[in-house]
Amino acid sequence: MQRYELVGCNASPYSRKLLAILRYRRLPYNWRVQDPATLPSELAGPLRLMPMLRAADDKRFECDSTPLAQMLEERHRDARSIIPDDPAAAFLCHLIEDYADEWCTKMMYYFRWGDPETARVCASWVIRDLRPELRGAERVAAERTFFQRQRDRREMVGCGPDNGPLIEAHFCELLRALSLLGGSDQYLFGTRPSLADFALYGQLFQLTLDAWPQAIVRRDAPLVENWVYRLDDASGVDGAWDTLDAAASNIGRMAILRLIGRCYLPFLVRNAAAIANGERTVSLEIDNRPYAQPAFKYQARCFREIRRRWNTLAESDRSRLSPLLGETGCLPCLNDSFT
Ligand SMILES: N[C@@H](CCC(=O)N[C@@H](CS)C(=O)NCC(=O)O)C(=O)O
Repeated sequence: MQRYELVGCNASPYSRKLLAILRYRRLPYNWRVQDPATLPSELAGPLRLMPMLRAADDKRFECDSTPLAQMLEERHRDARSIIPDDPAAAFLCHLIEDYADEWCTKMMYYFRWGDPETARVCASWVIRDLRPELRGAERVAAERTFFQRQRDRREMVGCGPDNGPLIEAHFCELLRALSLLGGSDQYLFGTRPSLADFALYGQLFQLTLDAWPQAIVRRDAPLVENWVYRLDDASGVDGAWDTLDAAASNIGRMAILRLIGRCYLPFLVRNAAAIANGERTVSLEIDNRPYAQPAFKYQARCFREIRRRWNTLAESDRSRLSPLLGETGCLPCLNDSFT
């Protein structure tokens, strides 16, 4: 089997997500800690986000972990797929993956770059990883520049101090939800990990490493740290999917869907409306707290994709999911009246 080349860095949640997927799926890969900006132009297009992946005989590297995970599904239709077989469970899996990639990443960014001490440690970790050739004053200057750049971007990605109390509360609620999974070998759709688990893993890998959120995890939800580190290399896991009925009683997954229904989907609805109306800012109340950020085109696309998946599900699958999505508050945002 041809080897994959994965380019990214350890501080990148999406790089760790894809690395863990390759490991679980037992696909051969070479992992290169490298800034994609340094890839030659014949190997990569203008959009160079971390991570970037290609198979040995692909012409170019591509980015965005979601389509890349999908590409691996299409190329390797074997027993270690990370998309549940049941289309109704697969829909939930994509929904939770999107929440992890687009909303939980705010937790990662807020905790990492909001606290100056945590931010300093991370900035120098990233520069030591991506610019190993730098020494002395040059390295210190690069660390300082990166530290400032990341902190200056907090408002732009919705992670400024004004949103802090909400993000902190939601992180604690996510930790409680994951603790409800009931064991470090239990996942959202059974005893085998799904794309949604790997997306949460990517963010939580960082949140269990950075000093500030790590202290919260160790104090409030130590199981989550075990869960994350086991998923880091799950090449030895041979689990099974739950049936959807059993999964409906999965209280950890229900708790995450409640967070999505109360917070992430209403945000996506408002963001899509802001983009459609040409507004620059999206603002709404979540859990009786104000939340605001610049409107994001990418997240409007994410919402369209969730709606597309919902609308193309077979009627029988939608009926099976409706009680669960109704109970968790997700259903109204999936309905047509919201677009
Ligand atoms: N949605 C993409 C996001 C990739 C992404 O945003 N990567 C970050 C690093 S974790 C990045 O390269 N950001 C650009 C920058 O910081 O300049 C995915 O799932 O891979």
